[in-house]
This record gives sequence, C-alpha cells and structure tokens, in this order.
Amino acid sequence: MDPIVQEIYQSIVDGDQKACAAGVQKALDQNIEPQVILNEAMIASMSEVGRLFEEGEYFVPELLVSARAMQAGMNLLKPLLVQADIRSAGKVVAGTVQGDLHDIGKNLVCMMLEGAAFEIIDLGSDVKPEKFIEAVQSTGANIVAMSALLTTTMPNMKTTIEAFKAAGLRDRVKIMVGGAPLTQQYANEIGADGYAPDANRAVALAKSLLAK
Ligand code: B1M
Repeated sequence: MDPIVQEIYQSIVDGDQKACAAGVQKALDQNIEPQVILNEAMIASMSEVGRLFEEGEYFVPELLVSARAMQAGMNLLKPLLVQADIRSAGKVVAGTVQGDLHDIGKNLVCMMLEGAAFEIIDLGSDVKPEKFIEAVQSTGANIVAMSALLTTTMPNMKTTIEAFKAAGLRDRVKIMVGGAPLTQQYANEIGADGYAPDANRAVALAKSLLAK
C-alpha cells in the first residue's frame, strides 16, 4: 500500500480527524486518484474499525470518532467526485431508514449519484416512512434510495415500501435499497425494484431503473 494511503487508513482507525484531512490533502497533492483514496484507504479502514468493534477492542465512541475522521476526509474528496452537470438524470430521495444512524454509506451513494447528474434530496438518517413519502410528494422525485446497516432496521425498508403502496404512490417511484447486511434476495422479498452492493453500482442501478 502507498505510504500516504496507509497514513489515511491509520488516521481513520485511530479516529484522528485532523490527520485524516491532512492525509487526504497530501494524497491529492501527490495526484493519487480520489477513487483510490476512497476505496483503499477510507472504506477499507472502516472495515477494520468494524472488525475491532466485533472483537471487543473498540466500543461505540471509537466507531463514532472513526466515522468523524472519515467524514473529514470525504469532505475534501466530494468536490472531486461530484462534477456538476446541469442536466438532471433524475431526482432521488435518499435516506437511511428509521432507527438507523449509519449514514456514511448513504452519503457515498448520494455523492456518486450527484456526480452522475442525479438531483439528490438527502433526508439524512433515521428517516420515517412518512418522511420519505412527503419528500416524494413535494419534489416529484422518481427514485427512492434507502440504506440500512443494521439487521434490526432492514425490516423498516419493507415498512416504507408498504407505506408507499398504502399512499397509492408505489407505481410513481422506483425504489432501490442497499447497505452492508442486504442481499439481492432480501430486496426481492421486500418488493424493492433494485439492490446495489456499493456506491458505484448504485449509480448503474439508478440509471437502469429509469431506463425501464
Ligand atoms: Co455501527 N454497526 N452500530 N456504528 N457500525 C455496524 C454496522 C456493525 C456491522 C459493527 C459490527 O458489529 N461489526 C454492527 C451491525 C450488526 C448487525 O446489525 N448485524 C453495528 C452496531 C451493532 C451498531 C450499534 C447497535 C452499536 C451499539 O450501540 N451497541 C449502534 C446502532 C446505532 C443506530 O444506528 N441506531 C451503532 C452505531 C454506530 C455509530 C453511530 C457509532 C457509527 C456510525 C456513524 C455514522 O454513520 N455517521 C457506526 C459505525 C461507523 C459502524 C461501522 C464500523 C462502519 C459503517 C460504515 O460507515 N462503513 C460498521 C461495521 C462495518 O460496516 N464493517 C458498524 C463504511 C461505509 C462506506 O460502508 O455503510 O456498508 P457501508 O456502505 C457501502 C455499501 O453498504 C453500499 O455502498 C456503500 C459504499 O460502497 N450502500 C448502498 C450503503 N447504502 C446503500 C444504499 C444503496 C446502495 C448501496 O442504494 C440505495
């Protein structure tokens, strides 16, 4: 691994915001591709943080400081990953489902979609079904993108889809889902229109859903 990529990786594992931002800036100055910084340093380091948590070496406060460090680095990458395009490829209402506070993956998906000229209405995390519905009604969005990182909150995706049906809006939007514990099979079971395992494939999925 490139030493600067290793430095960024370590800064996130250590939860050091300043070191992460400084490392990302240094890597960019050295012309390291933003995608390499994102995948090899940032996403990889969060897997390590998850492993340390599973092994009982890290607790919630450590997860939180690591997440903040990663966010500090992502703020620097965002302008490079999101190249403004005046055309709108489609309007996406995005959020992490009710009960779930994990927003890093969802933020990445939003960033990549924005870079692909989608208009994003980001509702944040812990989003109730009725909030997704209100946002679709008020913005006329054609895609709903839901994220979940907990096995306990995945069922809230189904609840949200059911709420769209009850509101008579299910046919007006394409619903895509993702997040670490999800699978294509689960997406089929809850009646989503599509599932993507990562942010890049979320862009391809959003495009294909609108092409249908
Ligand atoms: Co928590 N957490 N966490 N956590 N956390 C996990 C998810 C966990 C796997 C850790 C572990 O045990 N190894 C575990 C879940 C276990 C399970 O459900 N089976 C867990 C737990 C248990 C918890 C708490 C319950 C802990 C506690 O309180 N005892 C608690 C729950 C709080 C809540 O949400 N109600 C909790 C809290 C937190 C923090 C708040 C401290 C913090 C989140 C901060 C934040 O997001 N702002 C946190 C973190 C950081 C993690 C880990 C370490 C990292 C998550 C992350 O950001 N990954 C995580 C362990 C892990 O993932 N290995 C863990 C990086 C991110 C880029 O990946 O989000 O997977 P990810 O997104 C990917 C893809 O999944 C996909 O694209 C992204 C980019 O490629 N994707 C989509 C995501 N959404 C998509 C949507 C799409 C398409 C693709 O279409 C719409």
